[in-house]
Amino acid sequence: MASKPFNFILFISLLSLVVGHGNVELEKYPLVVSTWPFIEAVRSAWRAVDGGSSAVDSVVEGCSTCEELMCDGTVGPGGSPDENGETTIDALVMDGVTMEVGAVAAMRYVKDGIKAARLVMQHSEHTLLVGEKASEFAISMGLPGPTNLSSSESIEKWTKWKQSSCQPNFRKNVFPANSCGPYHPINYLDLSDEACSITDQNQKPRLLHVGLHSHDTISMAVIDRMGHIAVGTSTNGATFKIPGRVGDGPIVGSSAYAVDEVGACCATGDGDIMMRFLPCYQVVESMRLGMEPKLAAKDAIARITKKFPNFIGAVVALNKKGEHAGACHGWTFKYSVRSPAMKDVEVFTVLP
Ligand code: SD4
Repeated sequence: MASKPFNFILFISLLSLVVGHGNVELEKYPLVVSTWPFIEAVRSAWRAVDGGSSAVDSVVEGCSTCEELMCDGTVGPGGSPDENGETTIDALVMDGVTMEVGAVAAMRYVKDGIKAARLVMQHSEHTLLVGEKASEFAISMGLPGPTNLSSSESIEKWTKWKQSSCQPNFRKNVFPANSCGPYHPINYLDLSDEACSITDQNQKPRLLHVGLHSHDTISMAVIDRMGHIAVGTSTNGATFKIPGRVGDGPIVGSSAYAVDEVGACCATGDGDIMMRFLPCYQVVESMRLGMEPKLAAKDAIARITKKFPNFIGAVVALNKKGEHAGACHGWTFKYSVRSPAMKDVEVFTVLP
């Protein structure tokens, strides 16, 4: 009888040795963090990781769920039509242990973005495949396709946009400014009155075309039972983007980043701006140097807003202690967390 507590302590100690972490971490892992209240996606990643799946597979599971549900119309097929009305997909997965990354950008005709990214990571020596060649690779490796990625909603949205003279759009310093193309560059040296007024019209604040609902990436981090970390991202990008545009989604260090010894970061927002700053790389490296997640997140956002005061976006930082925090600018940001201490997914709100 007296040996029972002793056996229990021995068991826990052995478990700690096997898992490689102290009891504190055992209580903290597994852990799932995701941008936005993508509750079903987080639940599905949680089910996977809680059932013993690896961090990479759980991230893929979670992001896939969002693609299937077409979360907010901005993940998976059927959303964010480009200037031609076509939906394309950006996705990335990163293993924070091996620093392996797989990504697809502006991928056409294949709806499974995150699975395609994992195929690139696990079955090629490359990091990033783009466009139709990414689709060919994904289909050759077993994913369904070619598939029409448009939906009746995306086509309707695009039709209305065409009827509104293709406004707003992502062109600048072009003629014509207020109607559909074909567009021509404005010669900066041509300072006629007409050219000046056209240039003024092109100084549209980014707020106009980066609306609250035209930008919602799922970016997810998972720490599995072994304490290993991975991140993944999936988005159909920005509405009415110029065909061929690639956002921050498949850019490692921008939309997501993970380093096993340090932690992870997930980002969402105006990818054209964010990818110039690699905010998630910044967050993780700041944490490596000892910054708390909150400070690291705020610092990464501040570096962007210093140069682009109209910027809209957010990051969420997660360290290996399981501490998480977000920072944002231009919108109120929400992110979701599922930990062993929670009964279900909890949503955290971050004010700008
Ligand atoms: C993009 N960053 O393509 C993506 C879209 C997005 O939150 O984040 N949404 O620019």
